Amino acid sequence: MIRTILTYPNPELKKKSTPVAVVTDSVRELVQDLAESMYNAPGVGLAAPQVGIHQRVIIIDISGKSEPPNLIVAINPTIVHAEGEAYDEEGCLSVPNYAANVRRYARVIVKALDLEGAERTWEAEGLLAIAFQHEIDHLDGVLFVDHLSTLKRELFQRKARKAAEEKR
Ligand code: GNR
Ligand code: NI
Repeated sequence: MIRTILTYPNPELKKKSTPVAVVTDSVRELVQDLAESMYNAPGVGLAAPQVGIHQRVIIIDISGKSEPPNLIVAINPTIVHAEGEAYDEEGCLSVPNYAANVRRYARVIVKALDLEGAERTWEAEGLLAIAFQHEIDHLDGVLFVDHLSTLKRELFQRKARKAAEEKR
């Protein structure tokens, strides 16, 4: 089932998500819904709180349009090592019509549970490393615009308020 993706400034996006205790069929159903919603959007990642489910579940697929899909499912993900610096443009399905450069770690090692509840480790760099950091941020109620300088964030907020006013 394709779920509605919540958008800024919905307060649900600011809440911290709870770890998954056991990877059950209902978690697998949630992942299925997240995948349908991400591919439909389309996006390169999605975190459960973006559809209003405050559980620590993220998915990522950075494969290109002409490549076979490569879905990463990470339950209770944690960054166990991070190094280097990246500064690349990000967007977010929960922050439509806005993009900005964000400072991130260039390389991360992430541990998480997979759909069978087994522990998995990913060594990521490039877009995958950025996507892991972006999605794990969502689990802590953090959006990429929260990483901007005060000036850039205020410009973003002004633009968002104006866009919301024009819609009503
Ligand atoms: O689709 C998405 N693209 C993207 C581009 C650069 C950095 C991060 C992302 S994630 C985003 C999908 C999304 O909002 N996931 O939470
Ligand atoms: Ni996002």
